[in-house]
Amino acid sequence: MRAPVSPEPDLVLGGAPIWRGWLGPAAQDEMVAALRRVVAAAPLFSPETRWGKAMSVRMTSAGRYGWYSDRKGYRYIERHPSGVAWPAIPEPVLKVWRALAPGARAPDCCLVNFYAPGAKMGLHQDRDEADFLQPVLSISLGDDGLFRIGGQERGGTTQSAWLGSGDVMLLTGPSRLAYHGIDRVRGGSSSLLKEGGRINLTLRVVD
Ligand code: MD3
Ligand code: FE
Repeated sequence: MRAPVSPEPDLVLGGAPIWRGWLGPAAQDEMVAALRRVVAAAPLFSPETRWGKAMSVRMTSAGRYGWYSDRKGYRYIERHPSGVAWPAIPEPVLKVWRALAPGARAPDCCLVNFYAPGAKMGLHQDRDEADFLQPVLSISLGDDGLFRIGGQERGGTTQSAWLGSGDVMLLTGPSRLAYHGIDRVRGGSSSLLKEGGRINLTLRVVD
């Protein structure tokens, strides 16, 4: 049997396909409910950079591995800082991965980023994972975020697009090692989260 073919994306930015509104309103509500259970078991925290400054984005994770940072540097760890194991990746999240990355290995990390209005994430590469042939999948929920993506070297040209609630992006091929970040969040642009803000999920294969 042939592998299922992903539907055509609405946009390709810096080599990364984007499906606008892949999740409709009911699927977004279902995902937020599942994420509230993740955050209840593994509360959001503010990672510290190598230089001891708290990041403006609050984070937690689900899956075997979670992303962590402190003065010792960035790394994946098998327990939340409280000592509990990370909760399982919710089934509705895995369903998006199976639909859009059908040939890939199962993800072993779902990083949950929470952006209050004013939070941002500087340009960076994600290269702490073992196999760059495995894609990363990003799901946006809540307020719009201005996403920026460049090439594989720092300092090149970049392209930007607003990511809205329900949009899904696949980082695959050369875009997997592209520099990228979130410049700002448009507070009040979505009513999905009663407390406001933006959530981004990234599904990764770490080991
Ligand atoms: C391009 N998150 O968690 S998602 C991150 O919206 C991260 O929270 C941003 O960058 C966010 O590391 C951007 C889009 C994204 C995620 C992972 C990537 C783009 C990527 C990995 C490689 C290349
Ligand atoms: Fe990233």
